[in-house]
Amino acid sequence: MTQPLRIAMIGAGFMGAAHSQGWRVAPRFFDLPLAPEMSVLVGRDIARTRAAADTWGWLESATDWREVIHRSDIDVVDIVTPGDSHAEIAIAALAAGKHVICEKPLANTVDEARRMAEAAAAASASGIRSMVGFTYRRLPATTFARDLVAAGRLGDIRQVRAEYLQDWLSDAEAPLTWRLQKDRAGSGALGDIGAHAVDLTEFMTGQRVTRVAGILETIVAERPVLASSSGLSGSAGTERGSVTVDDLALFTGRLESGALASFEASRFRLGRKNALRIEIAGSLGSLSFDLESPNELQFYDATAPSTEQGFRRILVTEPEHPYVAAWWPTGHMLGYEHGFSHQAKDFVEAVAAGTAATPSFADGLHVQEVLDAVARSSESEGVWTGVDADLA
Ligand code: SOE
Repeated sequence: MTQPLRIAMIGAGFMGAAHSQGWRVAPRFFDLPLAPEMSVLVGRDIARTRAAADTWGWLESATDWREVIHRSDIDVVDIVTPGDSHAEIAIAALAAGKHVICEKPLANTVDEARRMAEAAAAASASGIRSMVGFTYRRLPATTFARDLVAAGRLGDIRQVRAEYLQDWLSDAEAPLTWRLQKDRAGSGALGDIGAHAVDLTEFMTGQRVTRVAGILETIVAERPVLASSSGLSGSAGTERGSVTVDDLALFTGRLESGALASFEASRFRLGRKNALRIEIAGSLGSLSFDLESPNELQFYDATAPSTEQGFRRILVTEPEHPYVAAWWPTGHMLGYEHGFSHQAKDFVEAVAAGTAATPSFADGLHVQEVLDAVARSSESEGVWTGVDADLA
């Protein structure tokens, strides 16, 4: 009988639903070395948490995360709360000897992220694993793109364009949810979705961003205060409050090789619902991915005869493609939620094998440093700023 891996998830919002789907489905499609058990869901309101636990498949519900992370029948703590509580919960869970998955961005500040990365490094000496939830790395198409780049199919990377575009804030009367408050979310479009664009760029190119120059902009500065919320939306009250985060982040980054990357994160791109796009141009070819067509890559191979050149579509649904063999026959599509199953699978395998889980908290700290450098650059009207403070 496969040994259980007993999970407590802290947080019961939109990401809670997504992570639950991952935990629930992964062991039914992948042959895992440990059996994830959805033990306890922790939320703030007992009745709502109980209802969510029943819907999503958790055995128990609770409201006190401090008590739950110390339970001897819990092995993993999965954190899907807003960013202002990530550091406190993750550091306490690691100290309690639990493996930890934490939603992105890792924290609200570099200082918090650094303390988390230090705690994770210390815990790893005793076999404790930790990972940041940058799930878009775990789609077959993005992982396969990384493999093509690593195999040299693009040659030397010369330029990257990465953008994450949404439009759910375009309505100036949309209410002031926690994602619009700096003390809860750390930043706005920059950390919520720009962080994905940075992570995916670094994942696919295998290179870190070393310097940035950018501007953050808040397009709608005041919004109706939230009366009640659900997922990304909520209903507005009559009072108005200040938006304390960016709505739009535009920045340029330099990769380790010296290549330039341009980034855009916007929640105001009307018509773009959840468009995470990346195009990488190298000396031998170009690759592009768009989350709105998540099972495809566009590949331009400059080594083909000139008479046959042009972008061609690769349908990333073959059993030889990453993750695909566990799912459906060739040509049958995967979607948003599969990234969460792949995350659960990869984490369980790392825990069982005692190998490092990636992206690590150190990787999450680095992304946090990129976000922070963009914010510092914006404060000085877009001056080039080192990601590592020593390079500033
Ligand atoms: C909201 O903007 C959000 O849910 C992000 O927080 C997620 O990370 C992204 O996957 C989808 O959009």
